Amino acid sequence: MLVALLTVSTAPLLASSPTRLLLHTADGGWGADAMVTGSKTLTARPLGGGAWLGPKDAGARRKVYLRFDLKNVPLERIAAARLKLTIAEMDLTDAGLSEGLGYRIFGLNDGARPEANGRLGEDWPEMLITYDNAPANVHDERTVSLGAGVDRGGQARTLGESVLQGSVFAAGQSFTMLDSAGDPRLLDFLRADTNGHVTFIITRVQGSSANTLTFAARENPRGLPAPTLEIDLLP
Ligand SMILES: [Ca+2]
Ligand SMILES: [Ca+2]
Repeated sequence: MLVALLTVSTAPLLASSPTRLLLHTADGGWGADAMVTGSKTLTARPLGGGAWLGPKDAGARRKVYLRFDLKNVPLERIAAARLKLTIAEMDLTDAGLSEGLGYRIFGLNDGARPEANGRLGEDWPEMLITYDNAPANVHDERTVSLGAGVDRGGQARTLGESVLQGSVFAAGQSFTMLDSAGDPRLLDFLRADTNGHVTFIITRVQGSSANTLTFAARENPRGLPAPTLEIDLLP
């Protein structure tokens, strides 16, 4: 009798609780993270094995590519999603602290194809991607090639912007770079996936060169969380 009562009282609670999945760039399969840089002598150098990821404008032209494996995610059940990064190091000026640093997040088009001896596609190898061959990259540090294209490396769509308020964060802290709450773009992007993986591109759009802020890559040696895609599933 007691068992029956418990079953009746807990079933509705369980039914309404979403399941949360945590996907990391450190996961096997398609998981990967890499920085590329437009600094003159480094445009052809792969940096995918680095410990940190530091998007930067103000002439530095550093962009970050993150890929997550969606193979085991039931896309039709995604109710909410958040892209989370953990700060590895920060060294901000007074202006950077008070105004914060702005970032733009893009989603590489599903099915973006590589070109022979040219741009990589959605399956970019983590240890080979560079500023010169990165999919949808353009020589503009704050943006990427925008559009619906999937050939010759493909193009990307804007998923959102985020301002990180340096005054309320510290090294080692995680924060949400992108949140589906109130904005359908992230969910639309995830649900449109057809091949089990998605790539995000992050650029910095605000902040002088004196402001340094980096995020932990999956290779970071201090045990900080790798870039994470948090997904809530409908029951
Ligand atoms: Ca990496
Ligand atoms: Ca895809």
